[in-house]
Amino acid sequence: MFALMDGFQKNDPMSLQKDILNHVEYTVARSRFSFDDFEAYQGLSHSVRDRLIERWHDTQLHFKREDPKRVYFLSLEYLMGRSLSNSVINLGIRDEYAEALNELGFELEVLAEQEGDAALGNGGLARLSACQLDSLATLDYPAWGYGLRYQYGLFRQLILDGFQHEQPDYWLNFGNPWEIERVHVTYPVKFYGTVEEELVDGRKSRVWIPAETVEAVAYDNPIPGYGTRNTITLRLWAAKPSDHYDMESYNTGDYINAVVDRQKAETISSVLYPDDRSHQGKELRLKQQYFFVSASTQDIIRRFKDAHDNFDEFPQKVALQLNDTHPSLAIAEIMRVLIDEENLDWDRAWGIVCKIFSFTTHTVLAEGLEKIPVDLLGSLLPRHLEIIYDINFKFMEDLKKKVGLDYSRLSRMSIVEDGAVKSIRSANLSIVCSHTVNGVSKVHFELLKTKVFKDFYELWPEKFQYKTNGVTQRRWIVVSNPSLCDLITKWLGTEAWIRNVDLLTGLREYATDAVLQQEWKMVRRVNKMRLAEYIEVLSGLKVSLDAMFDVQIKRIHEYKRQLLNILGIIHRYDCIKNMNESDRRKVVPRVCIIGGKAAPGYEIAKKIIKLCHVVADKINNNSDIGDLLKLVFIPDYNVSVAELVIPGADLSQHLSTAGHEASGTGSMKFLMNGCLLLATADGSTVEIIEEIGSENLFLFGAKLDEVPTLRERGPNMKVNLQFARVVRMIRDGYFGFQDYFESLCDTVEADKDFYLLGSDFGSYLEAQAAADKAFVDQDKWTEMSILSAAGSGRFSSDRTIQEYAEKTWGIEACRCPF
Ligand code: 26Q
Repeated sequence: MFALMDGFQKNDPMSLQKDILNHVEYTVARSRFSFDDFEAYQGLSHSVRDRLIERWHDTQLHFKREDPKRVYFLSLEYLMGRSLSNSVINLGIRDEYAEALNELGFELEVLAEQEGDAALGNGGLARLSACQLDSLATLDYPAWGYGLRYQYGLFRQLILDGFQHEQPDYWLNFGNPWEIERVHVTYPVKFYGTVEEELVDGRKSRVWIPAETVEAVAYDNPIPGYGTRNTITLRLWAAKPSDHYDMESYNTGDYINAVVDRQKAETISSVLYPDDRSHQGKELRLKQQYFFVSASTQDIIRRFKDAHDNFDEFPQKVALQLNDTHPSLAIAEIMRVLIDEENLDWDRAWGIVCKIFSFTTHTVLAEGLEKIPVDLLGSLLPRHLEIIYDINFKFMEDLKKKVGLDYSRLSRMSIVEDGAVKSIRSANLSIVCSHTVNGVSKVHFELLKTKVFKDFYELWPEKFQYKTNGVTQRRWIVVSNPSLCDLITKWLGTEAWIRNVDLLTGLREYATDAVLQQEWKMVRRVNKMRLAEYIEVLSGLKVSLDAMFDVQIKRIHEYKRQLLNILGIIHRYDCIKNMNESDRRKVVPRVCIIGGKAAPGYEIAKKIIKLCHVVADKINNNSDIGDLLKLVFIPDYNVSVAELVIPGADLSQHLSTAGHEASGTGSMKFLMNGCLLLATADGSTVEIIEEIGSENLFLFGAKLDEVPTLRERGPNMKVNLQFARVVRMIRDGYFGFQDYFESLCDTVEADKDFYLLGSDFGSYLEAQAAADKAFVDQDKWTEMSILSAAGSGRFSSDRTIQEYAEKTWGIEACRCPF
């Protein structure tokens, strides 16, 4: 690794040891002669934090001096997971810390387990943000992440008697060493009130007179790059009562109530909404969005004004990236600030806005797009509503000139939807005002052009692009699979792949090398052992390491078809039960692992979790089946669980009905770790096939263009028989809870089977059989595994970020000197 000493901090093991003890004594306030693992973790993390802060200061100073164009990444969600291992690795001082701790009688890996996950997000979109920050820092881009510092992260999943229960994730309970509270970086954020017409300098202008003010306080989370001194900032906002708060009640003597009322301001940043369409149109969610957007844009504009006095230079210095539509109010906010506060005229403000925003959508279905009820927006942010109306009016006028009086098209493209509930279409606002609209995979891009945003694509084809998602190899190999990391480095003869993942293709030439294969198998087996131990601790279940570890971990959703997986498992169980001894000997043993959270209000998804448990009970307790088949549900799936499970998986499943997964990033993490994929031709899988060849994964199911006809026709008869049999077993109460599962079974009846489980079932079973067959030949399987990892380079977020930097944001690297 690199750099033993820089700045004030010494990084030799002796100095690190002293430093850890120092923090145990003075920061944690425990005796340096007696402290437990958690206290050691706290001392250690504060010592790492010091080193982060030093580099972070240097980086910020460097950016200030150089004044490059910056990108601001606006996202309501980040799934950072744990920070300790990632930080010491990116700082290049893991080995030194490990040595320092050993002499104190501690193990780095054990202490790392003490840390809880930072889970300020739901799933794919949120973890993508985290991966992209790692790449932005590593590639030396002058970037800032902005988000919300929720006090409660994504709910914890508790399974009681097979049912999901949600528990609050009060994650800041034991303090958070990875953040720095910036008590002096605060901004007032205003809500409600009225808009009035006033004469300003003889000109009529609209003035917003807000009725409520809340203070936004910055919490900075340093994000270290790997192999660079650059350490960028993820700035998260927390809501605090404002000193401008109207304390009128003081005068009436109701001091206590006034204070209690003031305190309510904090609820704005208190809780992350679970990804659930039913939360659309909720006032608190809208307040969160604006609170976040207003604080972030004030901060961005303040930074710009520190060095510039002419807003026409703004687009040369600032790029704003909207992570989905959630931060799209930033558009109206920047317009408002430029016009109402900076006194620019409309055209000048509009010219600037059109040059700074880019928008990435993560949605596939038009029905899934965000809408804000006009009444709600008008009451919370009356001036913003006016501005959005004005943007829409001008857009509609322009559009009429281009497409004529095609009213149905005009109404489809309007930012304002006239329906039962008049609403603002956030996606239309984002498209109209952004210079670039990005999709997240090739298939997604096709869907955007031909379906979701067809009208807009026809109007502005040049705005539309895609950047295939990627994940960071630092977290998903180096942190989570250290033995595979070492093996790759050994065979490539360099660790340069950690910054340049394309080098992984160098493994291809050794894919059939007997020595590499042997070492590869060893690494994979040790990882399976770790996973098996975890499963045993969780459930008491002992699983065989010779079995194929078959994993599906992701949010539970009908379109992701965990139900298809479970029905396949029931089919397998049913077959094994009816086999004679000699056939049984040919069965490839499997450990099926499923994990994921269901949104709290999503009944069908919750039933899928319960079904998984009752099926597991039946299978795992049947001595007749033994090691041939096991089913485990891993509770409370999160980033740390993924880090443990992914390296131990032989096969991973990605089963979305074609046309439903915008990209999918889990598959990329499995791929990097040499896990084979069983997948539909959806989202990023299509591009994975381009990289590793269809012979190295198990593909099944209806193709994108077949889906509409299949939906009309229903499943064919042959498939129907096997499928109907397993569904019938559930309906007949074979697994108990007969009434409870009725509505779940109804969703896959021939005439209602929207996600096409019935018609894909036959092809799914064939792909599973092909996987079994391949697994028997372990050398061949290992070759496929090596080729999977070797072909994963394109799915690094480094590549994605470089494309964004060059093609969308127009920014350049700005590397802090060592
Ligand atoms: C909406 C309204 C109210 C509250 C929450 C939400 C909400 C929150 C999160 C809606 C959607 C999300 C997250 C969406 C998401 O994670 N999409 C996934 O993005 C990944 C990264 O691009 C893709 O790989 C996945 O295919 C896509 O499903």
